[in-house]
Amino acid sequence: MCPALQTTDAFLTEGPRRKRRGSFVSGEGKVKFAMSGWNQVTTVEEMEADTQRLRDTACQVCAETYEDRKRNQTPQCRFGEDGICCRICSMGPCRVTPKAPRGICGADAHAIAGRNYLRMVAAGTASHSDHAREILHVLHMSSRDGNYPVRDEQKLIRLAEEYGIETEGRDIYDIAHEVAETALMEFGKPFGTQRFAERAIPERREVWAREGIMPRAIDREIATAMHMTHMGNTADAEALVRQGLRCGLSNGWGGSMLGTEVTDILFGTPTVRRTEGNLGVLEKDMVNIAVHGHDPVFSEMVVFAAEQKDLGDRARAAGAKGINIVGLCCTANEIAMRHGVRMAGNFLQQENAVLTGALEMMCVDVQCIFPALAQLTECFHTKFITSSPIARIPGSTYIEFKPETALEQARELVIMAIDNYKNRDESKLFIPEHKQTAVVGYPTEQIIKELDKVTNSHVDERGSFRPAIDAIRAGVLRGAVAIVGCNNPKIRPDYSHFEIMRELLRNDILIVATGCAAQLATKAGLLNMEAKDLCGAGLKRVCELIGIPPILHMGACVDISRMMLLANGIARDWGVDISQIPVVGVAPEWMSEKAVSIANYVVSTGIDVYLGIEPQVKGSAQMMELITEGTRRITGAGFIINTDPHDLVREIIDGIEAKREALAAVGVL
Ligand code: BF8
Ligand code: SF4
Repeated sequence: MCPALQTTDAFLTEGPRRKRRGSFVSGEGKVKFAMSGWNQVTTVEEMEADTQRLRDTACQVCAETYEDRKRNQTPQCRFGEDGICCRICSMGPCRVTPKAPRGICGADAHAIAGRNYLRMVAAGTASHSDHAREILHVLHMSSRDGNYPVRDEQKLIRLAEEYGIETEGRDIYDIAHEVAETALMEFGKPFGTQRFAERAIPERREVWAREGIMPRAIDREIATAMHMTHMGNTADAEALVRQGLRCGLSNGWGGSMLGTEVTDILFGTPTVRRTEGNLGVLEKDMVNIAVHGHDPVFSEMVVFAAEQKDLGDRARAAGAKGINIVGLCCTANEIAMRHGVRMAGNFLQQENAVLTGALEMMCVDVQCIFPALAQLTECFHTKFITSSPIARIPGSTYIEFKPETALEQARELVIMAIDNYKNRDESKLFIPEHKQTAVVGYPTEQIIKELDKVTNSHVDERGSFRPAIDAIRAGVLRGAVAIVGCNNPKIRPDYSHFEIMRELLRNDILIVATGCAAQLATKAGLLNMEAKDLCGAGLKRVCELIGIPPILHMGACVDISRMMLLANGIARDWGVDISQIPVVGVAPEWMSEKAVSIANYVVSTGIDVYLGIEPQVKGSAQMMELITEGTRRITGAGFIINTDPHDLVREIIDGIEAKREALAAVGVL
């Protein structure tokens, strides 16, 4: 065991210290700001009070928000809720009831719920993977002096070597283009399985091969899912669930992993950065531009344009102090991790950002964008810009973003926002004060670097997860939990994330977070080094020893692939299967089809997934059994569902302790 973890007292005072500084983008490049220091968490009640105040503005301007629309939608359709409405052919729609247990074709509740579920996996897989494909095309046209140069050459070379591509003596851009072409073949190759599946430990690959769920080409798995669910095909729920696992794997160990790799290659692998989060990052005296969505090809360029001096001068000439770029949803995670750009909030905060009356522009790319932003921005001076043919929204200004003209277009957008500053209506302006400092940027590579700090005297352990394993074996850490996913108005927004995070920290369970869950951690202040004070003694000691916050921000939802490699690395270095390690996933407030696809690849990787929102299959007892227990028979992991966050977190802790006991029983704890 790492001796540092046994003799902690010395390390309590000797742990690494970092300077407390951050930066945000303005018209003069990165502006440094002194971190105000961490006092206490921002509570969900405080966040709700801000939202309530912004709803007053909504009333004032006669705008509706998701809460109004939710009221109009209540009660929601029970058949849809239970997954037993079928409309996949025009003989339907067919709804299953006790009196009418089969659709016109004879499909029963299990077939209908199973088909609907698999279609969600297919749509989620398509979304993540197509996002990755777009970025691969940008890598394919990358050039030294173009809009998109390669920023992480080492990662490119590593991937080229993994692919068996010659690197010796070749121009880096020739390599980049060949890597992109090879990776693009992962989507449609007629034969073989996903190359990245080879990264998994042998135990996992054996499970995937044995169960017939080794993922083939990404497009093939999506097409197979759609074909199986066409009228007149599969009515067997288990076969549908199995294809859900396979299709999910083509996302997690295919599309999403490609998305993460290529984003790192093009824009740099994230490292630790300071930033801030919550609506208080909007600036009263600056031109505020929110970038929202997922594809960093767009947001990176807007950030770059806003840093150019002439645009800063233009903003000042317009009476502002500069340009303030902020992020929403996963775009926020991407640019915070690479540039320290501040995060305005998560999924259900997107309308709030407009309601501040302080946004000169909201630019969006793809995924998780409310079409409602078009009507809402009309009540303010805010320009609403859509940029992708994948997300066309009536009422927006559509400027199709093209890599060849990206910088020019990004500059035009920033200029449009600056010129809009004069139209701001002070009577509608209210920026909530709450914001928190945060430390972000922990991809797997960074986590290994942090761990290496405590293995200086154990050279053989450098580059491994041994220190983390030692801490878990010693019981200093009980385990680790990946908290991921969205907000969902079905439950109190952000409350489940907050309650679950607090309780896990108290119980010495390290958290890694992505997506909108990571944003809640940011808003609450849980990504500060000082949040260690909320932890049990063991986790607090680990945080101090290594110099990390107790929640590690790993990125956007597409970066859940990083978490798979983290779990894979821990299991490899431990010498056990992934399903044995005390590591689980939790999506307390999930809502999207992407989340369903993610849950499927996480379970296929052998990691239990705890859900705070019920999947829409309740109308089929067979489907409920299959996703909770059936997948466990196939992959060694399943879903655990509980809509009460306090009960759910208890189940998570019990699950982690059960895994520890099982490891002890076979003598490896
Ligand atoms: O992909 S967590 S609401 S923003 S789907 Fe969307 Fe959900 Fe947020 Fe990122 Ni992920
Ligand atoms: Fe109805 Fe069968 Fe058509 Fe579905 S596929 S709508 S159950 S007839």
